[in-house]
Amino acid sequence: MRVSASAPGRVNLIGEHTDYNAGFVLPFALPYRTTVHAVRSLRQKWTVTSDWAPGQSTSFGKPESAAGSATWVDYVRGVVWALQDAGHEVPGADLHISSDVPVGSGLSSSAALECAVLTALIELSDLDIPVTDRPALAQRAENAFVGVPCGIMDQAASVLSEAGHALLLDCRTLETEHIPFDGTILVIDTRAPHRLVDGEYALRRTTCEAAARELLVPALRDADLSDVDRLTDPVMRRRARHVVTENARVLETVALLAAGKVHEIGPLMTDSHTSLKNDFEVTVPELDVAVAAALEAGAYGARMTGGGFGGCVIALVEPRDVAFVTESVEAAFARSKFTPPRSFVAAPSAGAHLEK
Ligand code: GAF
Repeated sequence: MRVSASAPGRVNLIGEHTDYNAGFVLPFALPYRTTVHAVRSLRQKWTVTSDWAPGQSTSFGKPESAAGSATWVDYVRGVVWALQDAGHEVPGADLHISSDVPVGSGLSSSAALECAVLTALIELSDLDIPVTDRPALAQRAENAFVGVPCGIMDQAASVLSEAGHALLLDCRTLETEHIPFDGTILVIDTRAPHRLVDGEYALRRTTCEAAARELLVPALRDADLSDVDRLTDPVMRRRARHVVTENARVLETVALLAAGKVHEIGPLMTDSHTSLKNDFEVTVPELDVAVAAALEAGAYGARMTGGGFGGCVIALVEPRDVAFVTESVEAAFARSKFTPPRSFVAAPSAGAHLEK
């Protein structure tokens, strides 16, 4: 038996660093996907090959734990492990992987890989796992097997997105709503090297959890701005203020989109970036320069997207302004002596699915 499945990367329209605070996020799937061709094998063994390392293959038996330094194959092993750990029987398979999701740009190439492998293995193993339960399985592969303490946004976006829509996800209840979105989003990959990303991400997470404990609430989702003012540590106060204001911005964004006022979400995007820069402190100069240049060139709003410390900016623009905004950001990068950015327009695309 053989199956093929694919899953996309994502951008996040708004709602950054809110997922692990039980808050709201509004990502959408990119038109870039990772595809897995899976053939059932007769042995309890998984063999992984890819388009980007022709002639190389990695085989593993029942996965127990990730081996020290995580490689991309550990995301595949992690998915097999997460399925087995949840009590599912997964037959051995030969998996061939190809992808056009940019890697290392903060566009969730790892989630795309996990979710494509998960979708293929569920079909190959004839498992009855509702799509709504799949993001948590992929997240568990990443958290408990690979050891990256991410929230659930990227896996949810990769599995549950619909073309033409952004995905409103309540990260506490995992309830979703598909929000029609027809704005023009220019994605600017700053190509800034990711700096200290793992340690800093984990630190943001523990600081938020400590703030919630101090406020005696289950998560920062449950705090308001007057609670935040009671926090004594100034850094913790800033981190919490970002989360509280960002959750409010997501809900305002959704209300504006529902009212057909797509351009009016621009200032909320820009406020989100300012909050991520000043309060959450996860931007780098490349992200700030890209946002400033896009706004200067007439974008309705712009913000970093994803975890930060490098990666991409998204700008909401008029279709006729795409070239001008792109060139303006390139010129600003040249003036700052940054590596030239790469830009593309992304329309909300479909989530994970089987391929014919
Ligand atoms: C990364 C994480 F993987 C997500 O879970 C999320 O926390 C995001 O950073 C920040 O919003 O993409």
